[in-house]
Amino acid sequence: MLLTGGGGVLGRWLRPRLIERYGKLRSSDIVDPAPKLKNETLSIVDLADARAVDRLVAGAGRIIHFGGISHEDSFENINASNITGTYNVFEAARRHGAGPIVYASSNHATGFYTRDEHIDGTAGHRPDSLYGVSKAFGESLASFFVDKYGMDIACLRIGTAAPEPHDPRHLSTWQSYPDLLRMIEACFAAKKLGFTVLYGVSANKRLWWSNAHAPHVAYKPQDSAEPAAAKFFAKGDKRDPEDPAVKYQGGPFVSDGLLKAPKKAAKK
Ligand code: 15L
Repeated sequence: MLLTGGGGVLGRWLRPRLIERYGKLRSSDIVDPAPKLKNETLSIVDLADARAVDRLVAGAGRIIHFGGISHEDSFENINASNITGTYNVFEAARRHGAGPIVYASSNHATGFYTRDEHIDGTAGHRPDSLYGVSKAFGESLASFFVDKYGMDIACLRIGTAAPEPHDPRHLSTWQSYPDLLRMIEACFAAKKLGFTVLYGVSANKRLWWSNAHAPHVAYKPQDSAEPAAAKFFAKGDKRDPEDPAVKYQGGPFVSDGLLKAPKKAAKK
């Protein structure tokens, strides 16, 4: 099994559990993902470097592709890490016959749906950031590699994977770490993944997203964000429903930069 992004917050939580569940693990990151665990090999690889990615993927079976930038950034950086990087991983997997692949997409590929809209993995892209655009690209790329080369790729539109829900939006978007692991396991246990898009989310009461369209992945979330609701709404829900960070599912990724339209040139 290969995990990219092994030095990230999610990667570090997943690594010992993946080793326990699946045995040997190869973990990579652009920075040193040390310390190395038992039954693990570590690699420092820039995903934008196609040759290095080819060496990394050679001999791998299952791949969890969590590497890349996980927030808004310049197009240059997003392009190298998330667009070129994801292409390099999928293309190396094709060349080496590796897979299935579980790919960390993001809810920000669809962040411009409003919170009143209830959607599933068949919903078209409405990215809320260049980061979201890169995840939409990754999903299209996955669809292409599945249709053209018969690969198996699950794209997880992860909501908010965190130890606890931290704000009211998370009552809808939160996915506990154990549920994220359950989702990865369910993807690898599926008879045939083909091209599957799932929302990475726990069994929250205030869900915007459903995975009912993909029963071939037997994901059974065990956690819920709802117990945190009392803490957030002790004095009622004071949020402005017209605030873009509240109105749209992508939250702060939507409002970030929203009003910074280029200034029109002054008329002479
Ligand atoms: C993401 O895709 C980010 O990587 C993460 O940091 C969170 O901001 C999350 O989405 C979210 O939407 O809460």
